[in-house]
Parts: sequence; structure tokens; C-alpha cells
Amino acid sequence: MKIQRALISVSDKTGLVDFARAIAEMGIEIISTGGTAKLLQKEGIPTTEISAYTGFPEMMDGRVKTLHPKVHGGLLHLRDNPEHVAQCEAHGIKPIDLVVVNLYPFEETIAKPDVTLDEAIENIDIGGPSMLRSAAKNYRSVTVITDPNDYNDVLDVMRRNDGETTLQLRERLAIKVFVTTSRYDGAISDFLNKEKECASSFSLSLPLVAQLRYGENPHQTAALYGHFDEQFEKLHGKELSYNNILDITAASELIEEFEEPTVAILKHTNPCGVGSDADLREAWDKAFATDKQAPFGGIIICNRPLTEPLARAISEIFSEVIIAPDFEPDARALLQKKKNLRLMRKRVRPAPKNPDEDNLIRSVAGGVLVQSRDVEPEIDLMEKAVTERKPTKADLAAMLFAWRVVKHVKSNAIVYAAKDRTLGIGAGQMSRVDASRIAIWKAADAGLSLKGCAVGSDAFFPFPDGLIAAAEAGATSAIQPGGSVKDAEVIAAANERKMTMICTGVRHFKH
Ligand code: 93A
Repeated sequence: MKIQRALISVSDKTGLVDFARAIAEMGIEIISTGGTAKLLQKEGIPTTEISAYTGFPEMMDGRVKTLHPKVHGGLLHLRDNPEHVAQCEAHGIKPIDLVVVNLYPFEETIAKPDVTLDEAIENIDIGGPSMLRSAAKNYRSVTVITDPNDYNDVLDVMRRNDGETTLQLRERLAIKVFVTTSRYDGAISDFLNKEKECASSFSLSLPLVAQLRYGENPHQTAALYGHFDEQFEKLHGKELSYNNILDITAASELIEEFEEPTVAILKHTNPCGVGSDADLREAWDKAFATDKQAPFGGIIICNRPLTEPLARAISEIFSEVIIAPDFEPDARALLQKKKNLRLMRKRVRPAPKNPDEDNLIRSVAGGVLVQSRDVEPEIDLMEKAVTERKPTKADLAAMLFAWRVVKHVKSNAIVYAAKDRTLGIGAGQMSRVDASRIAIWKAADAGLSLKGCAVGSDAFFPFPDGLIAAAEAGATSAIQPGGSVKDAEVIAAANERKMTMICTGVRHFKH
């Protein structure tokens, strides 16, 4: 059916005048609320005020403007149901075929630092979501636009179809409505929960970003939800896979530990090697030296614009994804020669739109586990030295490097490091001693000496054996949370070997 009547009521008036003019020129009758009507009339676009249509004034400071059977009946009645149509006729209800509504800016209002509860409450839109939901429920007959970005799509479809929209378009727009209203309600409940200090339920509604070709394995289905695309922009290469997205996330979290120019190589979310140097190409050499085999098919990330010399070094091995805050033109041109290689620009991480978005979520039997991020409290490491020998500046630098990396390695994790590079990484073992053995073996395999290095452990050494093995491999400093009942024995073993050790008091399990 050709659209004959539209109801427009928007807070965000971006693009509205052009859209309204276009539909008015198609002969569509426009009904609109106070502020919207004023704008359209000023622009010379014929508009019936909602009060003229309902026969009721907008009242109670605008709290009641569109909450009326002439609006909701006009949206909700089934066009092919003779009783519904007869009821419309009996009560002077006219069909409304197009709804254009966007909501009071609740999220923007509560983002203001000095917002009051009254102000927030006034910005809870009731009439808007009601119209959106009525229209979306009846999407078989009604077109509903809640995002100004959809104005042009709708006009295009109408122009191609003699003033009609397609069912496919109406369905897509209706889904967007329910995503929008559920997120809107989520923002309100989160805000009030916080306001009342009684956060009681976890709520998160995220828009669909993309259906993925498959999940972790080809026989699994998968999709991406949320705002990943606000943090990473794909500049080149094949479609991102489920595993790529996991790896990109892990890489990004790891690189955020480092202020100095750093390159990290990851595989299956674990670092294979990390190196820091003012010269990025040198940083790469240090990272790659840790393990020259595992990076095949891995993810590479750096925290400075990627240079041409680095691009040349990287292109010698096969990688899945390269991530950088930017790519110098020569570097990009070189890397883009590989058709499938994905180049991702990492943007500065924006503040989460919804506080729950910043949580970490894991699925478990029958539900989800939710926790806050592993953000380490500010600690003065020097104060945490527990051994007779206190760390030198050089010890401290190596310990810190190991500590930053080990946090991003699957538990049980052991990292051997110098001040600017990893030397051996042992990931994901059921026993800490095995993780240490693997790290030592990998360092030897790579031809790296562990003499005078630091060892970092994501959780405490339960017995002295792990620490002793590290000392025997060459480590002269250790950094670990401490907290084992056998701490005294572990510290004694360190003292006997003239090691220096920091017990941070903070654990970095990553399961
Ligand atoms: O206060 S409301 O919840 N009561 C209503 O009946 C109502 N109808 C539309 N808010 C209502 N709206 C909202 O007004 C719309 O969702 C839109 O955001 C806004 C547009 O108002 P105006 O046209 O006066 O600028």
C-alpha cells in the first residue's frame, strides 16, 4: 500500500527537513508534535499538529502528546481485518502508515556530569517508544524510522516502488526499533540501579554488527554484536573471522599495557613475543626473536604508526591480521599487496556506552558470568620487594616487562623477560612448573640466554620448585603475586640464590 499518512516526532532533527519535504512532495500527509511541527512549518512543509489530529492539547509539559487511541489505533489496527477497520471508522481513527520517531536523549542527558535525578527522569521518553513499538509490531503494514541514517534508504525504496516500501525493509526497520528501545530501557534501568545503589541484574543489549561466516570451527554458526567497529576499522583484506576478532581483542588489550613503542605477535590470543624499542623495526626483531615458528598465521600489533621497514620485515612471514593506530602510506601499500591479509586500524578506545559493556562476559551452563576488567590497582613495586636483595633499576625494568606480558597469557603462565623483550613464554599449562619448563625450553630453542633475566608468574608459586627452576635457568629476579602458604619457603629459596623478588599482591589469572 502506498504510504498516505506519516507521524513525525523527533528529538534529533538531523536530516529531517529534507526527508519531510521529500515525502510531502510525494503527497503524504504529515502529522507532528510541537517542536517538530514548528520546525517543519517554519520550512514551509505542510504539517498537521498532533493536537489538531487527536482533539486533545499536548499536556503536562509534553508528558502526554501522542498517547492517544487515534495515534495507537491508527498504527496498530490490522488493515485486512474488517472489524478493526470498522472500529477506526467509528472513532475517527485514520491509518498512519509511516512513523518517524527518535527519542528524548536520555543517554546524553545522564552523561552530563551535573545531571540531576529530576532531569534524568524528565528525559525518559514514554510516548516515543510507545509509537515505535506500535509501528514495529505492525510492520507488515507500517514503516518505522528511528535512525536518521535510514531516511535515504526509505526514500530510495519508495521512489522505486511508487510510494510503497517493501516488507523486507519494514521488517529490518522494525528489528532496529526493538534493538533501540531495549537498549534505551537498559540505559534507564542501569542508571536507576546505580542511582539507588542496588544494581541487581545484568542487562546488556547490543546491536548486531555482522553475521560471521562461521564460529571457532566451520560447523559452528556465529555473529558479532556490539561496537567492535567503533574500536577497529578494517582497511584491507578478507572478512574477519570469529577467531580473528578474539585475537584482535587480545592483542589490543596486551598492547595497551605499553606506552613505549612496542610490537607484539600473538597466536590463539597468547603472545608469542613482545619487544619494545624507539625503532619499531628493532622492536619487531626483539618480539620475533622470542619465537620464530609460532607467529606463522598469527596476529601482529604495534602502538605507533606502522613504518615501511616494519612492513617489510612483517611481510616475510604469513600473518592473518596486522593492527596499528595507523599505517604509513608506503607500509600500507606494501602490505596491501597481500590480498587476504587483514589490516586493522585501532582507534582510541571510546568510553563504553553502557557501563555493562565494559564488563567481561563468559558463557557458562545456563547463563553468563560477568566480571569487571582486570585493571591493576596502582602499586609501588619497590615497596613490594620481599627479598634481602632489593631490585636494581635494571631488575625492575625487566620484572615490569614480564609482569605486563604475563597478565595477557593464558594461565598457568610464566614469562621470562629482559627490560625490553620477552625471552620465553609458557602459556596455558595445568601446572605452573610445566609452564616454566616450556618457557625455558622455548628460550633455548630460540637461542636466547636467560642469564640475568626476570621471571613473571601470573599467580603465586605454590612451592619453591618453580622459582628454583627459574633461578637455575638464569633468572635473577622474579615478580609474582605472592600469597601462598609456602611464601616463606619461596622467599628463602630466592634469598639463598641472591635473587630479588617482588610480591605484587595482585593476581592475573586468565582462564
Ligand atoms: O513525554 S513523552 O513521553 N510523551 C509523549 O506523549 C510523547 N510523544 C512524543 N514524549 C513524547 N514524544 C517524544 O517527543 C518523541 O519521542 C520525540 O523524541 C519528542 C519530540 O518532541 P517535539 O516534536 O516537541 O520536539
